[in-house]
Amino acid sequence: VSRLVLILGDQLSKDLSALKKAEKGSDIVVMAEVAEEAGYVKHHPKKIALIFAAMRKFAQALEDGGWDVRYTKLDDPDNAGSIVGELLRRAEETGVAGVICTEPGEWRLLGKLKHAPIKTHILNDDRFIASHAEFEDWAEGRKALRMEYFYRDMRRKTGLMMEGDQPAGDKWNYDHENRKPAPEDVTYDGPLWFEPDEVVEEVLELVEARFSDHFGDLRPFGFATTREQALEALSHFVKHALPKFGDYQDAMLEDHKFLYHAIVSPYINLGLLGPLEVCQAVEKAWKDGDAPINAAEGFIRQIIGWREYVRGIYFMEGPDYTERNVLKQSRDLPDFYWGAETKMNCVAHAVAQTREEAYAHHIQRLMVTGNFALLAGVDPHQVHEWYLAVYADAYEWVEAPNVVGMSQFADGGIIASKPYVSSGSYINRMSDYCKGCDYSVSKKTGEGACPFNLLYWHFLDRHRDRFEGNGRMGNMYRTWDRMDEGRRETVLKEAEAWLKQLDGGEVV
Ligand code: FAD
Ligand code: DLZ
Ligand code: SF4
Repeated sequence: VSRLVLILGDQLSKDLSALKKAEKGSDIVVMAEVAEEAGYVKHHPKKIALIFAAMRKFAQALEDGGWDVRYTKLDDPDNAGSIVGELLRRAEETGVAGVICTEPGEWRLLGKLKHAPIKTHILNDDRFIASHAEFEDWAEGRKALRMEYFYRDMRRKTGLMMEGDQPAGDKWNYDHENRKPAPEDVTYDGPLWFEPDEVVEEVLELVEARFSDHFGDLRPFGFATTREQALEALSHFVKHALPKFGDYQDAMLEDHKFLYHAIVSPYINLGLLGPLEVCQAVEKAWKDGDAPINAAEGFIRQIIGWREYVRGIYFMEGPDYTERNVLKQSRDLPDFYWGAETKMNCVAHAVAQTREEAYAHHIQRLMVTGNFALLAGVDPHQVHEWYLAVYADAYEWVEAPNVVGMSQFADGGIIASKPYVSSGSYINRMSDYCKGCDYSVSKKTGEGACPFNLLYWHFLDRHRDRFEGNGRMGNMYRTWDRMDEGRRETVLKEAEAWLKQLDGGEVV
């Protein structure tokens, strides 16, 4: 008996569990561009184009390899508009009674597939280093789920940068070497981009016609859309940027959107590259003496550590995770996240680059847009939906724990042991944003004081009950308490006044 083999837009791997299980001669592959997936948030046009173009090319490659593929384009008149709708339509068309698929990366879609009115067999997604069961075993009985210990297990499991059972260089983690401020001159021109071919151009025209009301620039479009191109982009990074990746991992510069970052998350998350092969390429560069240990270790930790860890948390915590809001923050997401004017140069730059590239690196996401939202008391669900929409690498399993947990502390500290908040001085140290800002980062109060400086104390003060007893925050509260009372009152009053201007729709 033949079955339908569903392949989702972020499952573009030849070794996908559903494909490994399927029979080439009899089973029928189903892939579909559908309004429901393109519309659960208003995805960045570049993200939609990347997914559709990569899907079309992947479908073609399967067909060339002898698979029977039924591919539905978004503008097909018969398009049922949803994944389950497409499965039912194809089942009727082919007379097939069952579906096999690989577990999707989102509770929403998993629920729909589990309850689909057609027999659906859902397989584990084994494109990760740790399975759900392995993660849960690791988490079982632990008071705090520290990424660092999970990461060490993943090092042992993969053997990456290991000498026997010891870490190479005798140290697990070189993070303290990876916090250098922005360099004077950057010797890397950024990632490898690809000229749109015919397939990509057709998709760009479709996306232009259908999603022009979504935030984000569609053109120029240069993402890799095949595994071969993604491998080239990876090699380019390893050769030209990896050596300095570690040193400047946390730095931000107005004129260098990509610095020494890899821009491989869109490709790994789509399935075009495997996490292990990416890490092995980086390990090899280090072994060959082409990259220092802090760069290679730092990079590998992001992938076999953080990436696996956040996925484990997402699936362990359950479908209500994106609804969490332990700090009870409720302000609407300001319009400047969607490109409206703001005088805060750091935020304006992080948002502009997000609009242009559907990309911002970790520190821009965490310490600029994330930090601001947390300080200003924005509803974490709105923050979550923004991140899910605007980044080309955003799928809920990876985005939600990073945003709801790490960045907004809305899960009460499962991922972050303390909230990631900072005043303007951190941004000033790590970037060149403050030089060109209307606000003054050195002013703590008064006309033109940097809003991060005011809101930082406002945040600590309004959440005092929760954080005062947190050992890692004691210093901050002691500093606050040492200020004289009049000064504390001025800071809080000015923070309130600034937030009022924000709420009133003034350009702030
Ligand atoms: P590099 O800085 O070059 O890092 C190498 C790789 O490590 C990345 O490609 C990525 O695969 C992995 N990685 C690094 N940090 C993380 C992390 N915290 N979680 C998971 N993987 C990580 N990453 C996503 O893939 N999708 C998201 O939707 C996403 N949302 C984020 C939201 C916030 C608020 C924050 C703080 C981080 C988020 N990240 C997300 C993690 C990180 O910002 C991106 O993975 C990274 O910026 C991707 O760019 P890069 O390939 O140049 O990464
Ligand atoms: C993100 C996305 C978009 C924009 N469009 C599609 C689509 O048309 N068809 C499809 O199969 N997948 C799409 N995706 C990816 C899915 O939303 C993703 O598989 C789930 O969110 C689970 O990670
Ligand atoms: Fe951002 Fe403040 Fe620096 Fe302006 S002064 S760029 S608002 S940190």
